[in-house]
Amino acid sequence: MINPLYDQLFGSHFGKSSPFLRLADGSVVTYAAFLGLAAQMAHVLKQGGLQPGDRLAAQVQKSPEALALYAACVQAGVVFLPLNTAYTTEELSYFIEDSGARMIICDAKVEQALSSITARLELSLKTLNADGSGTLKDGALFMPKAFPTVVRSADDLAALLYTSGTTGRSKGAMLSQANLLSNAFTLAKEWRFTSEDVLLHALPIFHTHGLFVATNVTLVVGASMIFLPQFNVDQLVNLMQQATVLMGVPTFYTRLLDHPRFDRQLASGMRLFVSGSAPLLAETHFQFEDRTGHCILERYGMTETNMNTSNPYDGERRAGTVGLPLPEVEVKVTDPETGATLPVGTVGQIEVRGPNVFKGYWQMPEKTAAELRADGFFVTGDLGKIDKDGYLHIVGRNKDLIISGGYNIYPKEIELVLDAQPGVFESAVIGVPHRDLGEAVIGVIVAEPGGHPDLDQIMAAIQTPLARFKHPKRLVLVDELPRNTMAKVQKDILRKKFKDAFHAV
Ligand code: MCA
Ligand code: AMP
Repeated sequence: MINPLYDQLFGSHFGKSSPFLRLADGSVVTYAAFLGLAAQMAHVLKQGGLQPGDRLAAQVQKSPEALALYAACVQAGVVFLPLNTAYTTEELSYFIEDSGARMIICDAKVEQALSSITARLELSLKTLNADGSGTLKDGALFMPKAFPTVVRSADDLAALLYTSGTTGRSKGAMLSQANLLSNAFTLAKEWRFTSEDVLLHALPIFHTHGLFVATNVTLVVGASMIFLPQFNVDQLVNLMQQATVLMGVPTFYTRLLDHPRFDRQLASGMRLFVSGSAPLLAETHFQFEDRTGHCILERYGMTETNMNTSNPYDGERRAGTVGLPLPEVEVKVTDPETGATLPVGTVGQIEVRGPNVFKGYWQMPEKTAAELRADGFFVTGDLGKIDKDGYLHIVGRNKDLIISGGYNIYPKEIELVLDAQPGVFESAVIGVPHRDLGEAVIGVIVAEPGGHPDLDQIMAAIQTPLARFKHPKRLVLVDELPRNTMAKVQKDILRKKFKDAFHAV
């Protein structure tokens, strides 16, 4: 095998006329067409000067071409760095510079905004628009539909995915070919995927969930995906009878339950509903079972680790738990102070080890050493306990993180922006329960002595530095922040105080 990830996920389907992507307009992209396009794009990357191991940053709307770009990078030995389409130019600039990307692929609409950074870093830029058009496709059209796959080893980097940090600085998680492959094969087997499966794909493809879990599992068995540009509950309901599997964040499931046409009959052809990226309420699990007869299978993962645990396909899918460790993955719960393993049923920090665990943070050896132990265990920052049957329960987080609609939002990043606004003395950003998104962001602000911060102006000012999904859904002014004796802000008190802020939503 000259390039394990390409050979096992993509190359094995080369030339096949079976469908890979089924699009909303009814058209189909076969494996042959998809891999032909990927090969053409790989030629463009090579001609553009990309060498094996170089990073390519992509901020592109979901499309068959965007997914082909992932395959092209794997085939050309280039490290793929997908970026949330909601990121602002300011956020993008950090990722591009930090990763040392050699090429950026973006929508033509943001080309101009990126011109200063591309000029400064002498970066090559190509465009790929939501409809697949752009200079990347223009260049690819004249290229051969086969590409000599670049030699890579399983230990080589396949992707760099940024996750935000508690200090406000994002870290690039280095994922090797072996990390992705081991998880793809494990999940395909555990979740009984076959070439007959049709996966309803409504997740974004710039995160592990939509890009690796959903797509790689499909590729392992040569199945197909109904590939939708984004989540739209009506579209999901209309297409469900053509599918066999859905993967989603909990918001997908609460929105489906709110849909008047979503019932047992509509879900009767489905064999599996998977949920992850955020906690699925036990209440949602039971409502879903009542309505459809299906038990949602909840699993647990992270960008750094891919998937760690999963409820069983055949055994009991226990509501409110994330299931059992996947084969070859070790999970333990430890004392945050001493690192000692805790007995069954005791809450502590969750640590994981296995072939799925990343290689460390890009150019951040100290941060890597702080979270990835020398013995290979990764300290997840999640708090949980393992019950007597081995099921893992996640009960909280040891990190200041909000998960809203499946997106991670780090309060520190928003607090830094709020604190810099005129009239603001200090701020605390918290997540509170939200029926649709699980958690929603609230910014709690204290005015400078004699200051009068204008909340509307602040909301306007955060547009430039922060992606829209990170914006507080509400800003509130308070006289002071509650602090403990160590002067640390007591966010739990604030969360309690504002717990009903979105009650009626
Ligand atoms: C959109 N908005 C949000 C979110 N999404 N605000 C907070 N949290 C969100 N998640 C804002 C928009 O900026 C906009 O604001 C308004 O809500 C409506 O936007 P719209 O695009 O219409 O929203 P939507 O289409 O309804 O999106 C909600 C969504 C989406 C379907 C839940 O956020 C989504 O696809 N989430 C999945 C994320 C995901 O894949 N996570 C996996 C990463 P305004 O109205 O003010 O303009 S985690 C992972 O990969 C790990 C490894 C794992 O375990 O899986
Ligand atoms: P990310 O950094 O985007 O990969 O998000 C990883 C985090 O999402 C984990 O550390 C957990 O806090 C959370 N997470 C993922 N899956 C689940 C789940 N099924 N239940 C609860 N939290 C989850």
